[in-house]
Amino acid sequence: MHTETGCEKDLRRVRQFDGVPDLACFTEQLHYNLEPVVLRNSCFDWQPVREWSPERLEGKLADQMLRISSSASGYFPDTGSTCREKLSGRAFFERLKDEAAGRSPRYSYLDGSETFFNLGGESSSALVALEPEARPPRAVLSPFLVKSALWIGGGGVHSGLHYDGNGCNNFNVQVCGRKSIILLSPKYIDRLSMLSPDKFAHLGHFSGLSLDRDDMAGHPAFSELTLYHAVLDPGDVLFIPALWFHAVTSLEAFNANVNFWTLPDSTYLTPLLKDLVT
Ligand SMILES: O=C(O)CCC(=O)C(=O)O
Repeated sequence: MHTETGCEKDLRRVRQFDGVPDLACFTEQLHYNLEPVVLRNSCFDWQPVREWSPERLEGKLADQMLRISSSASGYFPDTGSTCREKLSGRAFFERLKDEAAGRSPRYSYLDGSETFFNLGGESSSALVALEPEARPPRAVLSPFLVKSALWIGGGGVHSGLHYDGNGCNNFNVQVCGRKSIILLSPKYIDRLSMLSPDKFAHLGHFSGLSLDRDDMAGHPAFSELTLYHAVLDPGDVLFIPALWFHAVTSLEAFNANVNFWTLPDSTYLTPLLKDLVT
């Protein structure tokens, strides 16, 4: 197990801010710093953080059809074994219980494919019962919301290293459980063996280095790269700047997040894109 200071490679701790900064402070000191930041405990009073339990979510979603991914390894996407299917919320929560009890060889994941809000398309009718409770909290420090989505899964789920293909900033709010996240600057894109979109349709924003968190810190591919690390608890928000790579490991038996993608502005993007092309 790697720690933030030890073993093969040091992980740099993501900058932390306690609570919700005011917009000017966030914009000037945090966002334009071009690095991720954890807004610690900034959503402790948000209704989902206060009220969503596995039982409540199951009750609200039981009769809805959800797009669920599953894989044999727990890695998403596992290009060999990931499959997608529509399951009722009731069947999905039963599966999570079976997985937690060791009664299933697969890992199931509601991986952000159901949306509360979707500027570019329809939001999911499956989430209507939860939507009024999932409006952006104060810690989503942008008026330019593009999309928000729900993530629910058990322990051992790992979202592989990728950047968000929509090019947006991401305010990722931890609601239940805990997640460990490794982040890397987009300037390393050439070193990350990106999957070919010709071979893996829709996965061109994923790195082909299929590594879990522990492998990652020790892997030679990363030896010269700065890896940032954060662990999110309920009520924390991770701000992932547009195009930053992230790999996410679910740590508890039940984990839920809501993320909010917002439009990045050109003041932020210009230096970032300059860095990428020079
Ligand atoms: O929580 C996860 O497993 C992945 C989250 C993610 O990739 C995102 O918020 O863009």
